[in-house]
Amino acid sequence: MAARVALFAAAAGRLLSVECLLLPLLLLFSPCRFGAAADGSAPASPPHRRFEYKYSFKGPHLVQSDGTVPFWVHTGNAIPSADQIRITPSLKSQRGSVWTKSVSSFENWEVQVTFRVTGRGRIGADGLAIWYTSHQGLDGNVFGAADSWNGVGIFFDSFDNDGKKNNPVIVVIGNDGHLIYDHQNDGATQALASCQRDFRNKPYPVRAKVTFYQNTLTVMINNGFTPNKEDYEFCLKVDKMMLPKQGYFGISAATGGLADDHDVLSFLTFQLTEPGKTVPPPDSEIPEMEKDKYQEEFEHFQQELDKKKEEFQKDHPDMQEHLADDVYESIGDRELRQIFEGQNRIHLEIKQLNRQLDLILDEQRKYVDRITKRGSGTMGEQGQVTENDLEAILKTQEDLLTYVNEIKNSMGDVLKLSGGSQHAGSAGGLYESTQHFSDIKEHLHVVKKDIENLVQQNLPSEKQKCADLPPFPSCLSTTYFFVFVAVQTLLLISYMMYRSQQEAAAKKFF
Ligand SMILES: [Ca+2]
Ligand SMILES: [Ca+2]
Repeated sequence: MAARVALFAAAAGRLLSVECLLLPLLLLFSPCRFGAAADGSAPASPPHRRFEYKYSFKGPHLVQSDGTVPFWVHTGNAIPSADQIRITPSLKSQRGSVWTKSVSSFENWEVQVTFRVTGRGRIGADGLAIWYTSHQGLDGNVFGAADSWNGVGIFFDSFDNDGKKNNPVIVVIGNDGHLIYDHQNDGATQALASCQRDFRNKPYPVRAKVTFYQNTLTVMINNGFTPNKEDYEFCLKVDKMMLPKQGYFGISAATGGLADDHDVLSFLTFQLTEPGKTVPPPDSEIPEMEKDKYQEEFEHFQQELDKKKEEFQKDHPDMQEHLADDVYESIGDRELRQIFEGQNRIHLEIKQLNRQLDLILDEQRKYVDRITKRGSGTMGEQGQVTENDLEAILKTQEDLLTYVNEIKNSMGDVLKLSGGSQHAGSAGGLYESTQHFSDIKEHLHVVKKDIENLVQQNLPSEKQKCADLPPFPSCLSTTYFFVFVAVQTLLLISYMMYRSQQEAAAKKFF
Protein backbone atom coordinates (compact mmCIF):
# COMPACT_ATOMS: atom_id res chain seq x y z
CA MET A 1 0.00 0.00 0.00
CA ALA A 2 1.62 3.21 -1.22
CA ALA A 3 -0.03 5.29 1.47
CA ARG A 4 1.52 3.06 4.11
CA VAL A 5 4.96 4.16 2.95
CA ALA A 6 4.13 7.81 2.65
CA LEU A 7 2.14 7.91 5.87
CA PHE A 8 5.00 7.96 8.24
CA ALA A 9 5.99 10.35 10.91
CA ALA A 10 9.55 11.43 11.43
CA ALA A 11 11.27 14.61 12.40
CA ALA A 12 14.84 14.12 13.50
CA GLY A 13 17.30 14.62 10.67
CA ARG A 14 19.18 11.50 11.60
CA LEU A 15 16.11 9.36 11.41
CA LEU A 16 15.10 10.98 8.17
CA SER A 17 18.34 10.19 6.37
CA VAL A 18 18.15 6.53 7.40
CA GLU A 19 14.60 6.29 6.21
CA CYS A 20 15.52 7.87 2.90
CA LEU A 21 18.25 5.30 2.29
CA LEU A 22 16.17 2.36 3.29
CA LEU A 23 13.02 3.28 1.45
CA PRO A 24 13.73 4.42 -2.09
CA LEU A 25 10.06 4.89 -2.71
CA LEU A 26 10.11 7.76 -0.25
CA LEU A 27 12.39 9.65 -2.61
CA LEU A 28 9.39 10.16 -4.82
CA PHE A 29 7.68 12.18 -2.11
CA SER A 30 9.57 13.01 0.99
CA PRO A 31 12.92 14.75 0.31
CA CYS A 32 11.42 17.43 -1.88
CA ARG A 33 8.47 17.81 0.48
CA PHE A 34 10.71 18.06 3.49
CA GLY A 35 12.90 20.54 1.68
CA ALA A 36 9.94 22.68 0.79
CA ALA A 37 8.73 22.61 4.37
CA ALA A 38 12.16 23.46 5.68
CA ASP A 39 12.66 26.42 3.35
CA GLY A 40 9.12 27.68 3.57
CA SER A 41 9.10 30.57 5.97
CA ALA A 42 5.96 31.55 7.86
CA PRO A 43 3.35 32.87 5.42
CA ALA A 44 2.50 36.51 5.58
CA SER A 45 -1.23 35.93 5.50
CA PRO A 46 -2.91 33.31 7.69
CA PRO A 47 -4.40 30.17 6.16
CA HIS A 48 -8.07 29.83 5.38
CA ARG A 49 -9.85 27.96 8.20
CA ARG A 50 -12.99 25.95 7.86
CA PHE A 51 -14.76 24.21 10.70
CA GLU A 52 -15.28 20.52 9.98
CA TYR A 53 -18.37 19.41 11.86
CA LYS A 54 -17.96 15.77 10.89
CA TYR A 55 -14.67 15.63 12.80
CA SER A 56 -15.84 17.59 15.80
CA PHE A 57 -17.99 17.27 18.89
CA LYS A 58 -19.11 19.78 21.47
CA GLY A 59 -21.82 20.23 24.12
CA PRO A 60 -24.48 20.96 25.16
CA HIS A 61 -26.21 18.35 22.96
CA LEU A 62 -23.21 16.17 22.40
CA VAL A 63 -24.96 12.85 22.63
CA GLN A 64 -27.96 11.46 20.77
CA SER A 65 -30.90 9.72 22.41
CA ASP A 66 -29.35 6.31 21.66
CA GLY A 67 -26.17 7.29 23.55
CA THR A 68 -23.95 7.73 20.50
CA VAL A 69 -22.03 10.81 19.41
CA PRO A 70 -22.88 11.93 15.84
CA PHE A 71 -20.01 11.16 13.41
CA TRP A 72 -17.94 9.60 16.21
CA VAL A 73 -17.50 6.11 17.61
CA HIS A 74 -16.60 5.43 21.21
CA THR A 75 -15.05 2.34 22.76
CA GLY A 76 -14.08 0.79 26.07
CA ASN A 77 -15.11 2.61 29.21
CA ALA A 78 -15.91 5.90 27.45
CA ILE A 79 -19.23 7.39 28.56
CA PRO A 80 -20.66 10.16 26.36
CA SER A 81 -23.10 12.57 28.00
CA ALA A 82 -24.82 15.80 26.97
CA ASP A 83 -21.88 18.16 27.55
CA GLN A 84 -18.78 15.93 27.63
CA ILE A 85 -17.33 12.50 27.00
CA ARG A 86 -15.82 10.76 30.02
CA ILE A 87 -13.08 8.78 28.32
CA THR A 88 -12.28 7.02 31.58
CA PRO A 89 -13.85 7.31 35.00
CA SER A 90 -11.49 7.51 37.99
CA LEU A 91 -11.41 3.77 38.53
CA LYS A 92 -8.47 1.39 38.33
CA SER A 93 -7.36 -0.05 34.96
CA GLN A 94 -9.86 1.69 32.71
CA ARG A 95 -9.37 2.52 29.08
CA GLY A 96 -11.54 4.26 26.55
CA SER A 97 -11.36 6.13 23.26
CA VAL A 98 -13.38 8.13 20.75
CA TRP A 99 -12.68 8.15 17.00
CA THR A 100 -14.08 9.90 13.99
CA LYS A 101 -16.24 7.58 11.94
CA SER A 102 -14.90 8.81 8.63
CA VAL A 103 -11.37 9.33 7.49
CA SER A 104 -10.25 12.89 6.74
CA SER A 105 -7.97 13.98 3.92
CA PHE A 106 -6.92 17.47 4.94
CA GLU A 107 -3.50 18.57 3.82
CA ASN A 108 -3.32 20.99 6.75
CA TRP A 109 -5.45 20.96 9.86
CA GLU A 110 -5.95 22.20 13.37
CA VAL A 111 -7.70 20.58 16.32
CA GLN A 112 -8.76 22.33 19.51
CA VAL A 113 -9.37 19.93 22.37
CA THR A 114 -10.88 21.06 25.67
CA PHE A 115 -10.49 18.57 28.52
CA ARG A 116 -10.22 18.04 32.25
CA VAL A 117 -8.00 15.56 34.03
CA THR A 118 -9.14 15.43 37.62
CA GLY A 119 -8.38 13.14 40.52
CA ARG A 120 -8.25 13.24 44.27
CA GLY A 121 -4.67 11.97 44.38
CA ARG A 122 -1.61 14.19 44.28
CA ILE A 123 -0.42 11.90 41.50
CA GLY A 124 -2.75 10.63 38.76
CA ALA A 125 -2.58 8.07 35.98
CA ASP A 126 -2.17 7.24 33.21
CA GLY A 127 -3.03 10.07 30.90
CA LEU A 128 -4.75 11.17 27.74
CA ALA A 129 -3.76 11.07 24.06
CA ILE A 130 -4.85 13.01 20.96
CA TRP A 131 -4.43 11.04 17.76
CA TYR A 132 -4.19 11.50 14.04
CA THR A 133 -3.68 8.03 12.58
CA SER A 134 -4.36 6.13 9.40
CA HIS A 135 -6.53 3.67 11.33
CA GLN A 136 -8.74 3.94 14.36
CA GLY A 137 -6.81 2.62 17.33
CA LEU A 138 -9.99 1.42 18.98
CA ASP A 139 -8.35 -0.55 21.78
CA GLY A 140 -4.87 -0.99 23.18
CA ASN A 141 -2.44 -0.19 25.93
CA VAL A 142 -1.07 3.13 24.75
CA PHE A 143 -3.27 5.50 26.77
CA GLY A 144 -6.27 3.39 25.87
CA ALA A 145 -5.43 3.15 22.15
CA ALA A 146 -3.66 0.71 19.88
CA ASP A 147 0.09 0.45 19.72
CA SER A 148 2.02 0.48 16.42
CA TRP A 149 -0.03 3.33 15.13
CA ASN A 150 0.63 5.04 11.85
CA GLY A 151 0.55 8.76 12.37
CA VAL A 152 1.06 10.89 15.39
CA GLY A 153 0.05 10.78 19.05
CA ILE A 154 0.19 13.72 21.42
CA PHE A 155 0.37 12.24 24.92
CA PHE A 156 -0.64 14.02 28.11
CA ASP A 157 1.30 11.65 30.38
CA SER A 158 0.31 12.05 34.04
CA PHE A 159 2.24 9.18 35.61
CA ASP A 160 6.03 9.18 35.95
CA ASN A 161 6.87 5.63 34.95
CA ASP A 162 10.64 6.15 34.66
CA GLY A 163 10.79 8.03 37.95
CA LYS A 164 12.65 11.02 36.54
CA LYS A 165 10.25 13.44 38.16
CA ASN A 166 9.37 14.96 34.80
CA ASN A 167 5.63 14.27 34.74
CA PRO A 168 2.98 15.39 33.98
CA VAL A 169 4.44 15.96 30.55
CA ILE A 170 3.22 16.53 26.99
CA VAL A 171 5.02 14.31 24.48
CA VAL A 172 4.72 13.96 20.70
CA ILE A 173 5.56 10.54 19.26
CA GLY A 174 5.41 9.79 15.57
CA ASN A 175 5.07 6.27 14.30
CA ASP A 176 5.05 4.59 10.90
CA GLY A 177 3.43 1.49 12.32
CA HIS A 178 6.61 -0.23 13.43
CA LEU A 179 7.42 1.51 16.64
CA ILE A 180 6.39 -0.05 19.98
CA TYR A 181 5.71 2.55 22.60
CA ASP A 182 8.21 2.44 25.48
CA HIS A 183 5.75 2.74 28.31
CA GLN A 184 8.26 2.09 31.10
CA ASN A 185 10.36 5.11 30.09
CA ASP A 186 7.44 7.37 29.21
CA GLY A 187 8.62 7.11 25.58
CA ALA A 188 11.54 9.37 26.45
CA THR A 189 13.78 8.14 23.62
CA GLN A 190 10.95 8.11 21.09
CA ALA A 191 9.67 11.62 21.68
CA LEU A 192 9.98 14.06 18.81
CA ALA A 193 9.34 16.93 21.20
CA SER A 194 7.97 17.45 24.67
CA CYS A 195 7.10 20.11 27.21
CA GLN A 196 6.42 19.77 30.91
CA ARG A 197 3.01 21.11 31.90
CA ASP A 198 0.75 20.21 34.79
CA PHE A 199 -2.68 19.76 33.26
CA ARG A 200 -4.33 17.98 36.22
CA ASN A 201 -6.91 19.53 38.58
CA LYS A 202 -7.05 22.98 37.03
CA PRO A 203 -9.77 25.53 37.91
CA TYR A 204 -10.83 25.80 34.25
CA PRO A 205 -10.68 23.22 31.46
CA VAL A 206 -7.29 22.78 29.82
CA ARG A 207 -7.15 23.51 26.08
CA ALA A 208 -4.75 22.06 23.57
CA LYS A 209 -4.42 23.50 20.08
CA VAL A 210 -2.63 21.11 17.72
CA THR A 211 -1.81 22.56 14.32
CA PHE A 212 -0.40 20.68 11.40
CA TYR A 213 0.48 23.24 8.78
CA GLN A 214 3.08 23.02 6.03
CA ASN A 215 4.51 19.89 7.63
CA THR A 216 5.05 21.54 10.98
CA LEU A 217 3.22 20.26 14.01
CA THR A 218 2.72 22.84 16.76
CA VAL A 219 1.12 22.31 20.16
CA MET A 220 -0.19 25.28 22.10
CA ILE A 221 -1.58 24.89 25.62
CA ASN A 222 -4.09 26.86 27.65
CA ASN A 223 -3.25 25.78 31.17
CA GLY A 224 -6.75 26.28 32.57
CA PHE A 225 -5.78 28.93 35.11
CA THR A 226 -8.06 31.56 33.58
CA PRO A 227 -11.47 31.44 31.90
CA ASN A 228 -9.93 33.20 28.87
CA LYS A 229 -10.25 30.68 26.05
CA GLU A 230 -7.56 32.30 23.94
CA ASP A 231 -4.93 32.25 26.67
CA TYR A 232 -2.65 29.86 24.78
CA GLU A 233 1.08 29.48 25.27
CA PHE A 234 3.62 27.68 23.18
CA CYS A 235 4.39 24.11 24.23
CA LEU A 236 6.25 22.36 21.44
CA LYS A 237 6.96 22.26 17.71
CA VAL A 238 8.01 19.46 15.35
CA ASP A 239 9.33 20.52 11.96
CA LYS A 240 9.50 18.40 8.82
CA MET A 241 6.74 16.16 10.04
CA MET A 242 5.31 13.57 7.71
CA LEU A 243 1.79 12.39 8.36
CA PRO A 244 -0.60 10.06 6.53
CA LYS A 245 -2.52 11.73 3.71
CA GLN A 246 -5.69 10.41 5.16
CA GLY A 247 -6.37 9.87 8.83
CA TYR A 248 -8.79 9.53 11.69
CA PHE A 249 -8.86 11.91 14.58
CA GLY A 250 -9.24 10.37 17.99
CA ILE A 251 -8.80 10.85 21.69
CA SER A 252 -8.14 8.13 24.24
CA ALA A 253 -7.27 7.72 27.92
CA ALA A 254 -6.31 5.09 30.43
CA THR A 255 -5.96 4.60 34.16
CA GLY A 256 -3.70 2.18 36.05
CA GLY A 257 -3.20 1.56 39.75
CA LEU A 258 -3.92 5.26 40.21
CA ALA A 259 -6.88 6.81 38.46
CA ASP A 260 -8.13 10.14 37.17
CA ASP A 261 -11.33 11.22 35.49
CA HIS A 262 -10.46 12.00 31.88
CA ASP A 263 -13.23 14.21 30.50
CA VAL A 264 -13.25 15.73 27.02
CA LEU A 265 -15.59 18.71 26.70
CA SER A 266 -15.01 19.45 23.03
CA PHE A 267 -12.99 18.37 20.04
CA LEU A 268 -13.09 20.95 17.22
CA THR A 269 -11.40 20.29 13.90
CA PHE A 270 -10.57 22.90 11.27
CA GLN A 271 -9.28 22.34 7.78
CA LEU A 272 -6.52 24.80 6.89
CA THR A 273 -5.90 25.89 3.31
CA GLU A 274 -2.78 27.83 2.37
CA PRO A 275 -3.43 31.32 1.01
CA GLY A 276 -3.73 31.35 -2.75
CA LYS A 277 -4.85 27.74 -2.94
CA THR A 278 -8.45 26.91 -3.78
CA VAL A 279 -10.55 25.85 -0.85
CA PRO A 280 -12.06 22.42 -1.48
CA PRO A 281 -15.86 22.48 -1.57
CA PRO A 282 -17.32 21.14 1.67
CA ASP A 283 -19.87 18.89 0.01
CA SER A 284 -17.22 16.96 -1.84
CA GLU A 285 -16.20 15.55 1.53
CA ILE A 286 -19.56 13.90 2.07
CA PRO A 287 -20.08 10.87 -0.09
CA GLU A 288 -23.37 10.63 -1.94
CA MET A 289 -24.14 7.35 -0.23
CA GLU A 290 -23.97 8.94 3.21
CA LYS A 291 -26.12 11.81 2.02
CA ASP A 292 -28.76 9.43 0.84
CA LYS A 293 -28.46 7.49 4.07
CA TYR A 294 -29.08 10.58 6.21
CA GLN A 295 -31.91 11.70 3.94
CA GLU A 296 -33.47 8.27 4.28
CA GLU A 297 -33.04 8.37 8.03
CA PHE A 298 -34.69 11.78 8.16
CA GLU A 299 -37.66 10.64 6.09
CA HIS A 300 -38.00 7.56 8.21
CA PHE A 301 -38.13 9.67 11.41
CA GLN A 302 -40.62 12.04 9.79
CA GLN A 303 -42.90 9.15 8.90
CA GLU A 304 -42.60 7.69 12.38
CA LEU A 305 -43.49 11.04 13.90
CA ASP A 306 -46.59 11.35 11.72
CA LYS A 307 -47.62 7.82 12.61
CA LYS A 308 -47.17 8.46 16.32
CA LYS A 309 -49.15 11.69 16.00
CA GLU A 310 -52.04 9.88 14.36
CA GLU A 311 -51.99 7.18 16.98
CA PHE A 312 -51.98 9.73 19.75
CA GLN A 313 -54.93 11.54 18.23
CA LYS A 314 -56.81 8.30 17.96
CA ASP A 315 -56.11 7.50 21.60
CA HIS A 316 -56.90 11.05 22.82
CA PRO A 317 -59.67 12.38 20.58
CA ASP A 318 -60.48 15.20 23.05
CA MET A 319 -57.11 16.83 22.72
CA GLN A 320 -57.26 16.84 18.90
CA GLU A 321 -54.55 18.80 17.17
CA HIS A 322 -54.26 21.50 19.77
CA LEU A 323 -51.51 19.69 21.59
CA ALA A 324 -49.13 19.75 18.68
CA ASP A 325 -49.99 23.39 18.04
CA ASP A 326 -49.30 24.19 21.66
CA VAL A 327 -45.89 22.55 21.60
CA TYR A 328 -44.63 24.42 18.55
CA GLU A 329 -45.35 28.06 17.91
CA SER A 330 -45.01 30.02 14.70
CA ILE A 331 -43.00 33.23 14.39
CA GLY A 332 -46.18 35.31 14.51
CA ASP A 333 -47.31 33.47 17.62
CA ARG A 334 -43.98 34.02 19.27
CA GLU A 335 -44.06 37.77 18.51
CA LEU A 336 -47.57 38.01 19.87
CA ARG A 337 -46.59 36.09 22.96
CA GLN A 338 -43.59 38.36 23.50
CA ILE A 339 -45.78 41.45 23.16
CA PHE A 340 -48.32 39.96 25.53
CA GLU A 341 -45.62 39.11 28.04
CA GLY A 342 -44.17 42.60 27.79
CA GLN A 343 -47.57 44.16 28.36
CA ASN A 344 -48.17 41.85 31.28
CA ARG A 345 -44.96 43.00 32.85
CA ILE A 346 -45.92 46.68 32.37
CA HIS A 347 -49.32 45.96 33.86
CA LEU A 348 -47.73 44.33 36.88
CA GLU A 349 -45.38 47.29 37.35
CA ILE A 350 -48.29 49.72 37.25
CA LYS A 351 -50.19 47.58 39.74
CA GLN A 352 -47.26 47.64 42.09
CA LEU A 353 -46.89 51.41 41.77
CA ASN A 354 -50.58 51.82 42.49
CA ARG A 355 -50.27 49.72 45.63
CA GLN A 356 -47.37 51.81 46.82
CA LEU A 357 -49.30 55.02 46.16
CA ASP A 358 -52.25 53.68 48.18
CA LEU A 359 -49.94 52.92 51.07
CA ILE A 360 -48.50 56.43 51.02
CA LEU A 361 -51.97 57.96 50.91
CA ASP A 362 -53.08 55.83 53.85
CA GLU A 363 -50.09 56.94 55.90
CA GLN A 364 -50.84 60.56 55.11
CA ARG A 365 -54.45 60.16 56.15
CA LYS A 366 -53.36 58.70 59.48
CA TYR A 367 -51.07 61.66 60.14
CA VAL A 368 -53.77 64.16 59.29
CA ASP A 369 -56.20 62.42 61.68
CA ARG A 370 -53.71 62.50 64.51
CA ILE A 371 -53.03 66.20 64.02
CA THR A 372 -56.71 67.18 63.90
CA LYS A 373 -57.42 65.18 67.07
CA ARG A 374 -54.71 67.07 68.92
CA GLY A 375 -55.92 70.44 67.60
CA SER A 376 -59.54 69.97 68.74
CA GLY A 377 -58.41 69.14 72.30
CA THR A 378 -60.66 66.20 72.98
CA MET A 379 -62.31 66.14 76.37
CA GLY A 380 -60.95 62.70 77.16
CA GLU A 381 -58.02 61.83 79.31
CA GLN A 382 -55.80 64.24 77.52
CA GLY A 383 -57.86 67.31 78.57
CA GLN A 384 -55.34 68.58 81.13
CA VAL A 385 -52.44 68.18 78.89
CA THR A 386 -54.10 70.20 76.19
CA GLU A 387 -54.95 72.95 78.70
CA ASN A 388 -51.34 73.16 79.76
CA ASP A 389 -50.37 73.26 76.19
CA LEU A 390 -52.83 76.04 75.57
CA GLU A 391 -51.49 78.02 78.52
CA ALA A 392 -47.99 77.61 77.29
CA ILE A 393 -49.08 78.73 73.85
CA LEU A 394 -50.89 81.76 75.32
CA LYS A 395 -47.84 82.71 77.32
CA THR A 396 -45.59 82.45 74.38
CA GLN A 397 -48.12 84.44 72.42
CA GLU A 398 -48.06 87.18 75.07
CA ASP A 399 -44.30 87.15 75.03
CA LEU A 400 -44.48 87.38 71.33
CA LEU A 401 -46.87 90.33 71.57
CA THR A 402 -44.52 92.22 73.90
CA TYR A 403 -41.65 91.49 71.58
CA VAL A 404 -43.70 92.69 68.69
CA ASN A 405 -44.57 95.86 70.61
CA GLU A 406 -40.95 96.45 71.42
CA ILE A 407 -40.05 95.96 67.86
CA LYS A 408 -42.87 98.30 66.88
CA ASN A 409 -41.59 100.97 69.25
CA SER A 410 -38.05 100.67 68.12
CA MET A 411 -39.32 100.75 64.58
CA GLY A 412 -41.24 103.92 65.39
CA ASP A 413 -38.04 105.44 66.80
CA VAL A 414 -36.19 104.42 63.71
CA LEU A 415 -38.93 105.89 61.57
CA LYS A 416 -38.82 109.08 63.59
CA LEU A 417 -35.08 109.20 63.26
CA SER A 418 -35.28 108.52 59.58
CA GLY A 419 -38.06 111.13 59.34
CA GLY A 420 -35.84 113.60 61.22
CA SER A 421 -32.93 112.85 58.97
CA GLN A 422 -35.21 113.25 55.98
CA HIS A 423 -36.32 116.66 57.16
CA ALA A 424 -32.88 117.64 58.41
CA GLY A 425 -32.03 119.40 55.17
CA SER A 426 -35.25 121.41 54.88
CA ALA A 427 -36.20 122.09 58.51
CA GLY A 428 -32.66 122.85 59.59
CA GLY A 429 -32.13 122.62 63.31
CA LEU A 430 -35.76 121.87 64.13
CA TYR A 431 -34.93 118.44 65.56
CA GLU A 432 -31.87 119.83 67.40
CA SER A 433 -33.85 122.68 68.89
CA THR A 434 -36.64 120.39 70.11
CA GLN A 435 -34.01 118.12 71.63
CA HIS A 436 -32.41 121.12 73.19
CA PHE A 437 -35.66 122.29 74.66
CA SER A 438 -36.43 118.87 76.02
CA ASP A 439 -32.94 118.73 77.54
CA ILE A 440 -33.49 122.14 79.17
CA LYS A 441 -36.88 120.96 80.30
CA GLU A 442 -35.31 117.92 81.89
CA HIS A 443 -32.59 119.93 83.51
CA LEU A 444 -35.17 122.36 84.85
CA HIS A 445 -37.09 119.41 86.18
CA VAL A 446 -33.97 118.10 87.93
CA VAL A 447 -33.27 121.57 89.37
CA LYS A 448 -36.85 121.86 90.51
CA LYS A 449 -36.63 118.50 92.23
CA ASP A 450 -33.32 119.33 93.87
CA ILE A 451 -34.81 122.63 95.18
CA GLU A 452 -37.79 120.84 96.54
CA ASN A 453 -35.52 118.38 98.27
CA LEU A 454 -33.46 121.19 99.68
CA VAL A 455 -36.55 123.02 100.88
CA GLN A 456 -37.77 119.86 102.56
CA GLN A 457 -34.37 119.28 104.15
CA ASN A 458 -33.98 122.88 105.16
CA LEU A 459 -37.27 123.30 106.94
CA PRO A 460 -36.56 120.95 109.84
CA SER A 461 -32.77 121.64 109.94
CA GLU A 462 -33.47 125.43 110.49
CA LYS A 463 -35.23 124.68 113.76
CA GLN A 464 -32.44 122.37 114.95
CA LYS A 465 -29.61 124.76 114.02
CA CYS A 466 -31.31 127.73 115.54
CA ALA A 467 -31.50 125.94 118.78
CA ASP A 468 -27.79 125.07 118.75
CA LEU A 469 -26.16 128.21 117.36
CA PRO A 470 -25.92 131.61 119.15
CA PRO A 471 -29.00 133.76 118.45
CA PHE A 472 -27.37 136.93 117.18
CA PRO A 473 -25.50 136.15 113.98
CA SER A 474 -28.02 133.69 112.75
CA CYS A 475 -31.21 135.51 113.59
CA LEU A 476 -30.24 138.85 111.94
CA SER A 477 -32.93 141.48 111.79
CA THR A 478 -33.80 143.26 108.49
CA THR A 479 -32.96 146.70 109.91
CA TYR A 480 -29.42 145.69 110.81
CA PHE A 481 -29.05 144.08 107.42
CA PHE A 482 -30.12 147.18 105.51
CA VAL A 483 -27.87 149.45 107.66
CA PHE A 484 -24.95 147.08 106.93
CA VAL A 485 -25.66 147.16 103.20
CA ALA A 486 -25.95 151.03 103.22
CA VAL A 487 -22.59 151.41 105.02
CA GLN A 488 -20.87 149.06 102.63
CA THR A 489 -22.30 150.91 99.59
CA LEU A 490 -21.10 154.29 101.02
CA LEU A 491 -17.62 152.87 101.58
CA LEU A 492 -17.54 151.47 98.01
CA ILE A 493 -18.65 154.82 96.50
CA SER A 494 -16.06 156.77 98.51
CA TYR A 495 -13.32 154.30 97.43
CA MET A 496 -14.32 154.64 93.80
CA MET A 497 -14.30 158.48 94.03
CA TYR A 498 -10.88 158.38 95.68
CA ARG A 499 -9.52 156.21 92.92
CA SER A 500 -10.87 158.44 90.14
CA GLN A 501 -9.25 161.50 91.81
CA GLN A 502 -5.95 159.64 92.08
CA GLU A 503 -6.05 158.65 88.39
CA ALA A 504 -6.86 162.26 87.33
CA ALA A 505 -3.92 163.63 89.38
CA ALA A 506 -1.57 161.10 87.84
CA LYS A 507 -2.64 162.10 84.28
CA LYS A 508 -2.05 165.79 85.09
CA PHE A 509 1.34 165.07 86.55
CA PHE A 510 2.48 163.28 83.36
CA1 LIG B 1 3.79 7.64 31.89
CA1 LIG C 1 8.79 10.41 33.33
